[in-house]
Amino acid sequence: MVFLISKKKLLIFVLFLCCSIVGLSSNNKVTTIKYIEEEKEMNTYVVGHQNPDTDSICAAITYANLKQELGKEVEAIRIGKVNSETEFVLDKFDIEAPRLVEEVSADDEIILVDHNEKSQAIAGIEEAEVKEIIDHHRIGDIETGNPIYFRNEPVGSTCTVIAKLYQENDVELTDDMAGLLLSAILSDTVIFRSPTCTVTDEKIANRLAEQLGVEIEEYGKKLFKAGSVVNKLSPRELVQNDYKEYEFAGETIGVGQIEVMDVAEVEGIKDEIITASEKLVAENDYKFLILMVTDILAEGSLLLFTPGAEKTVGEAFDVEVDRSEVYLDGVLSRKKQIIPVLSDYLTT
Ligand SMILES: [Mn+2]
Repeated sequence: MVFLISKKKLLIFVLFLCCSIVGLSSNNKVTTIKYIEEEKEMNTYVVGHQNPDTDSICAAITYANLKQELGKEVEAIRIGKVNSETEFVLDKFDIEAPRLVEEVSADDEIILVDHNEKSQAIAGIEEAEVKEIIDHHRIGDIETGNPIYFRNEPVGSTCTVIAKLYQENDVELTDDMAGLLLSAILSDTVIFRSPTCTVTDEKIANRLAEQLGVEIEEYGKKLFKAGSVVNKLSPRELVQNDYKEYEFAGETIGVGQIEVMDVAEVEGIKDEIITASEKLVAENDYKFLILMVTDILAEGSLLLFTPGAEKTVGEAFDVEVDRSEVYLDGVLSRKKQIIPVLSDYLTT
């Protein structure tokens, strides 16, 4: 009898369990449908890094185009001003700049291109869902809740990776998209001169140039000329455009750097640059200040420096210096070729 009752109880329990499962699963269905509806309203943005360069902007546009060709609804956006080099590229291939979006929210999904570090990413990235990353930088600090498509290759440009993705997905490259990819590769690799440039970058760029009937060296120079800061910034802004302070033996020096297609670009404004530099030295109590005007084609740098630096520069680099300038052949890197030499000289 006791056994029978418990059997009955068991039966009731099993029935209850079944009902709960049915209830649960039907409940589940409702949530699933709701989720799909919500997903439809989500925005998926393809976005490059802050202070975007040509690679970041072109990667966002072309990767959004590839996703669209593959049937996905995505939009390329940007989080900063389009620089003059990129403007030249967009004009040339008649493509509109991506929409400026300052911040994303929990309703947004994002695909990061050309960066994978929070400090370089769009505001609100913590709330939004990162769906994919396409990049060519060191791996940073972005964490995701779910597995994502993360494609990172040690090549010279994100657009090199994107060109490969078009190929892998059998999507034909229209001339305008090919133009953006080529421009970004030439920009990021400094027309194949950067130490970051690989055989893959060159191969892909050559293929794109062939499709477009573009001569690489000639087009690349036009591209860099369009991006040159010389005619767009004041002498003081030129010095401070890419500027760092260093301390040696208790004294501070400043070293700025600009990249040009030809050092002759600064010929007419050297005196103004020195005057602006002298002002900065006085304001900041520097020992001296140097502006590196780096000629990316000739692969050398013209150093323009304030009075008082002649002896240091001459002796440290073992060169004969003019009153306020010297050209150093083969010197392109502040970090690797200027600072260690000054450090050695000034601290020993
Ligand atoms: Mn890049």
